[in-house]
Amino acid sequence: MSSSSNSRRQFIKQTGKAGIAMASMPIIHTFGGLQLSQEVNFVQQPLPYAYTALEPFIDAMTMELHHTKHAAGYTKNLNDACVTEKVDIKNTSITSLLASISKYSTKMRNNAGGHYNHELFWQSMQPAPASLPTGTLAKAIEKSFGSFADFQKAFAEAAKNRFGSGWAWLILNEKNELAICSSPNQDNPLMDLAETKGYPLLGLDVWEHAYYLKYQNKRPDYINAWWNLVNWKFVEDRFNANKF
Ligand code: MN3
Repeated sequence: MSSSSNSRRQFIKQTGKAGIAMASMPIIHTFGGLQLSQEVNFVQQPLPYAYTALEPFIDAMTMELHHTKHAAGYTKNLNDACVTEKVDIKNTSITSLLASISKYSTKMRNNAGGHYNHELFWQSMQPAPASLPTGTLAKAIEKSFGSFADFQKAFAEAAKNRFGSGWAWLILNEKNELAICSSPNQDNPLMDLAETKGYPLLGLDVWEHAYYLKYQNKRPDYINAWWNLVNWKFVEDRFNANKF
């Protein structure tokens, strides 16, 4: 067993609710290489690297605050909303919740999105040096956007032009083609009410909390720096798995 799965198990044990959760087995859902676990609660996974690991492109203080305060808050508030709105978590995956999010409150929408988006975000990054897409994903990017550079340009535009807080996405759309879109707040393309629907392969958090300590108002500099951190192997695995 790898040390990362050991630490994941330990984390789940330590963070599960006392009593029932300690005795129950976590339910692991795998979505295109992204593993999400839940027991009686949705569970925030540990970061797959140290807070300092993404320096100098994303600073340690930002990573620590982002993971332990902002993202942890979404997971907690999601669980609270599930209690209030009587969601049977044991029989509800996060993606099925997102697919019917219009039936729930704004609190549920913001925090279910926030939970999923951040779990995906952490896993889709890795310490520099920058890598490039390979294999079938590289070919698909060339087919859809012309070149990797053209893709980066279009994605960066979507991220820059998202007014206020939100996310930029590389998705597989309903025609099973690669596409770029952005969403406001913590919405994402899995939501039934999303303007552009699809399966998110890669997402970039453009909330100010993701970059302001280091980049202040210079969102384009944060976007440029972030390319050094994309875990293209992870994105390619999601592309090849190609399932919601
Ligand atoms: Mn965030």
